[in-house]
Amino acid sequence: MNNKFSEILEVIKKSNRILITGHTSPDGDAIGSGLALLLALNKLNETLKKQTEGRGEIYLDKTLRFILEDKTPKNLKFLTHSILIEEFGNYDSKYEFDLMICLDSGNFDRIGRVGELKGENTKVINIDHHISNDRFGDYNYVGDISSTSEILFDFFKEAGIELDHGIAESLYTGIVNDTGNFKHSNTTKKVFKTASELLEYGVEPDEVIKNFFNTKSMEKLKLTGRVLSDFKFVDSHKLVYYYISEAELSELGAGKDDTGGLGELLLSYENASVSLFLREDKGHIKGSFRSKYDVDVNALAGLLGGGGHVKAAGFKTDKTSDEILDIIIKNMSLGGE
Ligand SMILES: [Mn+2]
Repeated sequence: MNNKFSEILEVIKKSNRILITGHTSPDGDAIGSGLALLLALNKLNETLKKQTEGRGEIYLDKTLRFILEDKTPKNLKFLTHSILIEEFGNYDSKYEFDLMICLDSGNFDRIGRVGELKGENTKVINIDHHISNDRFGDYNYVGDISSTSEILFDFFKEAGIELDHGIAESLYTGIVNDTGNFKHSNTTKKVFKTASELLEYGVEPDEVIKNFFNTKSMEKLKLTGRVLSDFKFVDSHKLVYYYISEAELSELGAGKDDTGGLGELLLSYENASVSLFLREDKGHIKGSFRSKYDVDVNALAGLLGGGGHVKAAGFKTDKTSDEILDIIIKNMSLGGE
């Protein structure tokens, strides 16, 4: 069961030291929703301060931090307020947060080392849109909609927090990220309505796309070329896949940030029903699934300890790439269309 937005708002209002975070290897939705929430809560804080002023009430000014384990990817630094995002490795304050808000993360482990900042008395709010979410929070809101950013848009509306350019631009980027710029199956009528409302605050879609998508490095493009020329296809299962080792990545001068979107690109092969992109990561393998027709990749990722959505899901495992493929092929129904 979800908590009501009003309950979540009450918890936020009563908390003074608030930590916002999202998943490791942050994407446009983790960054966009987190930044939007940081800016929105800052506005809420100012409003509460004004309301209590001169009434003899003791108002405790809120401390708001948005901390992620990993660096902000280059293509998200265009967000006007991205400088406010902190990296876990640079954070050294000792105080305990009384509230931690986890965004876009299906389970607590997804936030990585930021989890270490949860103290004994820290309450956790979990706001997410992955159907595999295990409801790890003291308060949970899991919606089966396009993005965490879209959930926050609804939340701000109900909480009466007026948007501004910075908030709108962040939410728009989150929605663009998770809908693949309005082309995935999660692109509903409401997504378009939400996007159109965000444009009222001066968001320029072509600027977002220029900065977010059309800023790929030479290494990323070379890596893309390698993947497109060497990918494998299992005809019987309509499965297209590619495995890249850390050695191959560094040989191309590319990093893990450069692998995003490659699974989706492989799915564009006309005969493919499911794509799987596998990447070696510090002795483990990270996998990312995309599905074109009716194969439920949330269920397939679940076999390897992961999850996500029916048409897009991921996992991290200690198994080898051969073992992974074996498990997937055994459990995938034939065909797919
Ligand atoms: Mn998301």
